[in-house]
Amino acid sequence: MKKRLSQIPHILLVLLGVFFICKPSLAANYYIRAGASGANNGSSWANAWTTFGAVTWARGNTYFVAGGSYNEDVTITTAESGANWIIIKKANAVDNSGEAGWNASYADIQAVINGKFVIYNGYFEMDGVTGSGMSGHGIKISVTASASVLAFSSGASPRHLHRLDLQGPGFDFGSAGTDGIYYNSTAANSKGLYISYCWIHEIPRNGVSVGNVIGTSYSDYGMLFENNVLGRTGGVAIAYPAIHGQGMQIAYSQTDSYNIIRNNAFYNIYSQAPISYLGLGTHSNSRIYNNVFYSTDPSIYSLASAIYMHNLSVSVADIYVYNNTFYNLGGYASHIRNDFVGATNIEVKNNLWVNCPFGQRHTNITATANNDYYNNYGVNIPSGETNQKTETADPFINSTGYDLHLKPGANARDGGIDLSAIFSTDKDGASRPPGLWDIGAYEYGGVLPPSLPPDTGSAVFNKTKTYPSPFKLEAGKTLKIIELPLNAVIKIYNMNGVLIKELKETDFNNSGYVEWDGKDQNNEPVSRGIYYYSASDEKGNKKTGKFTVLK
Ligand SMILES: [Ca+2]
Repeated sequence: MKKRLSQIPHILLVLLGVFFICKPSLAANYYIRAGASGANNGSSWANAWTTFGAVTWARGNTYFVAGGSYNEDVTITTAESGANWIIIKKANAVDNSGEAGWNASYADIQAVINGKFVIYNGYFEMDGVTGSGMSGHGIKISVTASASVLAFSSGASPRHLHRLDLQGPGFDFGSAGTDGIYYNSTAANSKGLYISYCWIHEIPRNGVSVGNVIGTSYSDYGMLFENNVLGRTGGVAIAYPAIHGQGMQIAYSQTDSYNIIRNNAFYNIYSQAPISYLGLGTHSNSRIYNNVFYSTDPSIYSLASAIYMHNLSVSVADIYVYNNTFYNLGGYASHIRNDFVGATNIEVKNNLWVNCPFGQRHTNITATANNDYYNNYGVNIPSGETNQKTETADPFINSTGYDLHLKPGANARDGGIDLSAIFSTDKDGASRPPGLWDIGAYEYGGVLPPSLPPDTGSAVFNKTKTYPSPFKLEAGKTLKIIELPLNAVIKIYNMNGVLIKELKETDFNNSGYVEWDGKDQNNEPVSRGIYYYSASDEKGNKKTGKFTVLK
């Protein structure tokens, strides 16, 4: 593009010049690094601010944070200035390598803020850059006292949080009840609250507590909460029952609309419900899909319901609960409970319940279809629903390990109704074939999109790659998958998501790689094409990649 600059009319260059002169401040990069010993002015990695407290925050800037410990409470009060953002971003090679003083350890080591984080205004983003599930997050905020881990003051402008590990003082800590993320908006807020790939855990009261998250359409959402893991929340209510913990509390005495809650895992929650729409609020247009809800010990993690709409709500309308998986929940019931009589368009479809209590069946739901129930217990297990399904055996690949992907023989496979007008992928991002929808959060053998970027979520797999690339299938030649952590397991899939081969790093003398001869499980050479691999280790770290096989 550079060589074309001379073709740009001079008048445009003049206009660009005027634009830059008039703009109050140009976006700039600044640096925060514990242990830096320079001028402590943020101008470079050498002169980085050593604490968040030393930073001069200004709109339009990006603040890169190196790995290390920051033992402080952080409060940012900088007023908004139009749509100029403050961005806090983990140090990373893509943005920072090549800068003076750069060291790869700034990216590799987690930045840990040991203190609460409070942000007064919007147009604020914090991005850990790496991490998904329960590992690899570039930035961690850890609180050990009675305080919300991350709190926003009220106001209607965007707040975005990505790839953060937000750890509270403990599941049942203290006597006051504090939250993971707290935000009370004030008005319609275009793409207002966006939270993705965060791990929110060890929270005494609500994992997420929001009010007035108001959108104008699903593309212009009030809240998008996706690909997060939220668990170990609400336990303060065990000793202090007057404090009602929830997994996610939406709108007490407030309005909410156009919220999307998708592709998340909710685990080990003690509460009224993992997702609760509370009283005196106006609740409309929520889509809750492709989530998994489970507990590892139903005797501890007790629920009154799975999703709850309070009877004192001002109104409840258009709440869609689709393709979620509920497994091994504890307590009284795991039903979809709408206590607000007169609600409209409350739909519960394509959901799967296994090993769950049903002291109560779904209440005040306007449409149920193609839900699947297996091995649940209690006196009110749903019956007679439209196209209701069941299983003849545990439908999950590995329920004792809480891997809730479907087994080959599960009736949930192709047992759902097509909801592709609303969404077309599963919790993994794999496509759901038109007309052949599965029930629950995962599509069996769902096809990962060919454009799927490598999942660099887990730092231990950051250097993992295939060699050679592309791989030409010839006798005696092998594909190596290298830079693997100890005891990694590799599964190779074809374009249709069919498992071709499983390889273990232990079978190659724990040498940090595996080798594949290009043959399937029947020892037949595979055909040419695109293949995927998923790598995982025993700590739950994961990576997905793809490679090409030529002949
Ligand atoms: Ca299917």
